[in-house]
Amino acid sequence: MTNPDHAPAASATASGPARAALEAWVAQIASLACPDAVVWCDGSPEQTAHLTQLLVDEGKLIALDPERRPNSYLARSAPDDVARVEGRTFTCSRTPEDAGPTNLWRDPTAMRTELEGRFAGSMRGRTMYVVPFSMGPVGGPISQLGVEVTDSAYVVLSMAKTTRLGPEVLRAIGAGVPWVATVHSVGHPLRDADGTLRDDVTWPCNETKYIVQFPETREVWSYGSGYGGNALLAKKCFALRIASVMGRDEGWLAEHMLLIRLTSPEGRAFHIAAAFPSACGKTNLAMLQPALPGWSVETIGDDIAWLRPGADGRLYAINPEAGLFGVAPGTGPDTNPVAVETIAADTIFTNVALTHDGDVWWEGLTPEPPGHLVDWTGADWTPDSGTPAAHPNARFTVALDRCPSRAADADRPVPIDAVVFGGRRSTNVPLVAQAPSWAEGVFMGATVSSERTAAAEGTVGELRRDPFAMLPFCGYDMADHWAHWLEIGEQLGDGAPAVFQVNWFRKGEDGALLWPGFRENARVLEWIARRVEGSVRAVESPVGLLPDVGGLDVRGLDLPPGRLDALFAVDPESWLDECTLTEAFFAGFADRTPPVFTAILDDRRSALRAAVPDQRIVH
Ligand code: GTP
Ligand code: SPV
Ligand code: MN
Repeated sequence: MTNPDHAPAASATASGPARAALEAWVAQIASLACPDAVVWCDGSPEQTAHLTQLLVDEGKLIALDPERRPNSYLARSAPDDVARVEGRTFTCSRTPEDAGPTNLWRDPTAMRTELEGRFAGSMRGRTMYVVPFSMGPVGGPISQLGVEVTDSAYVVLSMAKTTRLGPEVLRAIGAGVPWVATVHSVGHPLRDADGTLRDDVTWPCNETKYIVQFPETREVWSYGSGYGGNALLAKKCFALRIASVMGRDEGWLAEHMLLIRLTSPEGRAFHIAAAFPSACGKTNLAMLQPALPGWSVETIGDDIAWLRPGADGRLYAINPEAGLFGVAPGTGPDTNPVAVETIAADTIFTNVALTHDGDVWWEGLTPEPPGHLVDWTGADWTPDSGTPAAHPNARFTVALDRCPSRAADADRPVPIDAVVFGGRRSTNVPLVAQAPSWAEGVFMGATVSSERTAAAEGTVGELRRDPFAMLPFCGYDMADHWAHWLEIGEQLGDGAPAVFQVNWFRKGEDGALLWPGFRENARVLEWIARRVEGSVRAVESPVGLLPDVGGLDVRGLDLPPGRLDALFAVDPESWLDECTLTEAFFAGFADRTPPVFTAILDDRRSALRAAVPDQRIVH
């Protein structure tokens, strides 16, 4: 399997200039990073088994009990390499203006020099894996190709579950299909330049990290981390940061959105794309088992959607990923039984706890914790330990074809009927509202914000803006992203999806959630579907169209009197305060903010002022 001359296996096909260019690029990275060997990966069962065994032998993966959790493994990361590092994530566009005020910009030329220093010899003593992958089915109308070189076999195994690997990717590259170049090193060589040997560790990484996007040349360079979005470069780095720029230039969209097909009792299918910030329930909604009889949900994607206008004037979407990298804590039989079934086998767990009988556990999996565990750091744990047994960002990595609710035809682009924006808002934002127009829908997405649940006693949750749930993921100026959405809407015209906002997290004065959430969210999806088909009325409000009396099916929920009013109340004064914050937020983008947003904000303020009882208006 090892090719010292850096050439892929002959069986992987064609020669020719495109293939030679790939091989030259691989050779160039190898001569910089100096790995001991180069291995080309195709995701074959034999190669996967070999790499898995290698990691088990090295102590980097723990094999779980084959009866309780077949073909599944546990990895424990270094304690300081547990999540994405936004403070070390750089956008190296030509100018800082192209990156915009929400990204960390660095000069591309200076950054290349810095990275060359870091990558020089960074793979000494290790194997460099070459992983050609496809986002979306190879050759699909919305698909893209990429190649990741990495010195982490754990990354290769994760990529084999979350992207499409295989010889057909190399064939497509050989045939001249463009690809995105991504380079990853954990930054822990086993030999220094002078030959001094360094011990390997179970989770190699480097205290200095770089997650670097070069949007113009469609490249990603990542150094020092082995974790999630820092290291699986197909995911946030390519499929959102680089792809959002490709979409801007080529007339499509790359978004932090789940994708589902909702089918009504009459058999009509509705395709919904929904953007919620991290930990606001995308995976949950993607696997919804509706509480309403006759309705069903099929899972297409849980994190990323690529959307492109079709020849028929509708917006088509795919999930570019082939697997899930989902948060483990909070995932249990009551909250997400489909996820629990999905990860019953063939799963890599990272930073969860280990049970005495070789299975995994995390907070929320069962109501009562086991009496004894080995926690995510490898230390003995009991319920009295006072620390979480699993890291709060512990994750499972699993192929989507294990998901029982996965749409059978999930490879085919689907026409989007509704775009939904959400966040965690304990006040103000109603359970559901429809944007009266595309522009107002884009405004809704641009003003998404999410609150921390009251962590510290007495503190009011701070409003954190997360426009389109893309704050850490948009590869160019966020305001240009809004303008791009407005342009796509103009292009789609009447074929554009309807746009909605949802909020499962509104609380009453007693601090308790007003809405049961989870399976019951199907009731909100039903209203959205009925609005799309035009069979249910809505009433106007200053913040969008709301369900008419009786329009939202709450039969069987046993909501107390006044509960629906509380879920949909629009308080003019607090919304006027929110308008002031929105104005300040837009000012941060200066004249790149779309002018139509100013008009929408003005209209909203007028409507809110008209709704304030006279005696409360301050003149
Ligand atoms: P990333 O993978 O980080 O992008 O996050 P995600 O959007 O997929 O979020 P995830 O599904 O992991 O977030 C789940 C969190 O939201 C858990 O704490 C759930 O309990 C909570 N959650 C999901 N749906 C609901 C709901 O309808 N109501 C309430 N109250 N909580 C919910
Ligand atoms: C997120 O943070 O939104 C994730 C996890 O989905 S990661 O892939 O690490 O970005
Ligand atoms: Mn995400």
